[in-house]
Amino acid sequence: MNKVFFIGLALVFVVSCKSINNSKSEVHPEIGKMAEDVRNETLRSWQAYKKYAWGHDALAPLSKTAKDWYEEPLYISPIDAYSTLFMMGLEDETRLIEAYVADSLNFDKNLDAKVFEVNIRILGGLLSMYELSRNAAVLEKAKDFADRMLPAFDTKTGIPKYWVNLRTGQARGDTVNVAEAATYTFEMGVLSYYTQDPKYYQAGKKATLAIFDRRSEIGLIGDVIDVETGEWVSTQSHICAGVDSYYEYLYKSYLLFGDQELGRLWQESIQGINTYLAEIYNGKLWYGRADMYSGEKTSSRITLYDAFFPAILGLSGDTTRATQLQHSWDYLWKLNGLEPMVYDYKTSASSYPAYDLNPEIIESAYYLFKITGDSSFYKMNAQYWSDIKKYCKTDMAFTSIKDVATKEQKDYMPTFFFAETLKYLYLTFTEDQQSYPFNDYTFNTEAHPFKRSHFDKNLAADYLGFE
Ligand code: DMJ
Repeated sequence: MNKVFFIGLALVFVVSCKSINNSKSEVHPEIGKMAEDVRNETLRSWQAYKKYAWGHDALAPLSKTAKDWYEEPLYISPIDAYSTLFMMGLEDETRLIEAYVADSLNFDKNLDAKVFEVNIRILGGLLSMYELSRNAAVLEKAKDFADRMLPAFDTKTGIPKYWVNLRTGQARGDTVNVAEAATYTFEMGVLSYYTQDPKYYQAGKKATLAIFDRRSEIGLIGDVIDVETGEWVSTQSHICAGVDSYYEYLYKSYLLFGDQELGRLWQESIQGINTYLAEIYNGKLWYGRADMYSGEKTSSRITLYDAFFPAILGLSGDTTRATQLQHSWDYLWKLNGLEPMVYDYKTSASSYPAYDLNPEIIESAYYLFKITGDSSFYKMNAQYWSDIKKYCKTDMAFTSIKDVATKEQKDYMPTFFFAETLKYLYLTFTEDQQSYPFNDYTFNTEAHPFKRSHFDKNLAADYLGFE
């Protein structure tokens, strides 16, 4: 009798364990151990945001307080986090964000927002929320937000001013860097496609052409410009922070919408970049700084944002340079187990040694792993993730680092950690190849995904208003 009872009990135990495992794998089939680890850490950090900073822009994980960018919150962390949580299958969380955006989010706020930053995070985030959910109320919010941004583009050159007031449309700030000047074709193009109204893409493209048309005879651009006079304020040419996403959007907007003109701009630009900015130093490929008119090298100071470049080189077909450059960045990461914000590849000095949980080196390793199939790129991301957990993890989330040498922690978890860093790690590690195949998606510079097959090239020409 006892024997039968115990066999029965054992059977119940086996069956119930099986059903626990099954329910886990039903939630997310075949994501693999590493991906599950990233997903668990994402959920843990997200729950910390919800507990201590819900409704605000970002979490300060050490003090367990909320941080806002402006006088009033714009809900930036949830908007930025949405597409990552969605791709990880965290449905309860995405439903919560979607409902808040649709029912409660109101952009009628008397505050001056940074046009560049809110474009890539808020507009880009809302558009991908619509792309993934097809919730019409979310598209309405995105359109409302873009309409509040558009007055900034009303300048003599078409390059937007630095700030725009979300309530009054009053814009200010005549001096902008190139990334702030011309990182709009992607989001504005997506919005034009969804609304079939070309005015958004046309505004973004005008700003991009205003930069490209001011290139020098050797095909280089400066890095800071006056939006009213169109004069270069700084004639230093580079692909670093302050310029980076301008180049990224030439290629990605061409790829997503098929605008050949942007494809041509990319082809012309990359020639100048490879001729004048690339250099081999101590056997490693780097992209430094040069004068836009003479092409003479002016500096070997780079920023960790530049590590986006292997991804875009790889995507555009130059896997040789992409691979070489990624190995240079990998070398730099491994010097300290994290990479510094600013670094001079000739003196090895860092004038700004912080690491803010930035994604770029991880983004490039992900792209190159998918493009080449070479597992050394997978291993790079495994190493970066292990180092991030070692140095940036807190009792409740992750935080930025003041100095990569000392590993002293700051009290801030940037919104792009949710949007980009965790997403690219997850996509590298997941064994689920079905849900989000690499070749089907193009990401904005904040890693918000858009499915290529959703954008018909002929319709795009019509809806966006290009030839
Ligand atoms: C992100 O906000 C975007 O990727 C931007 O284009 C530059 N880099 C930051 C994160 O490092």
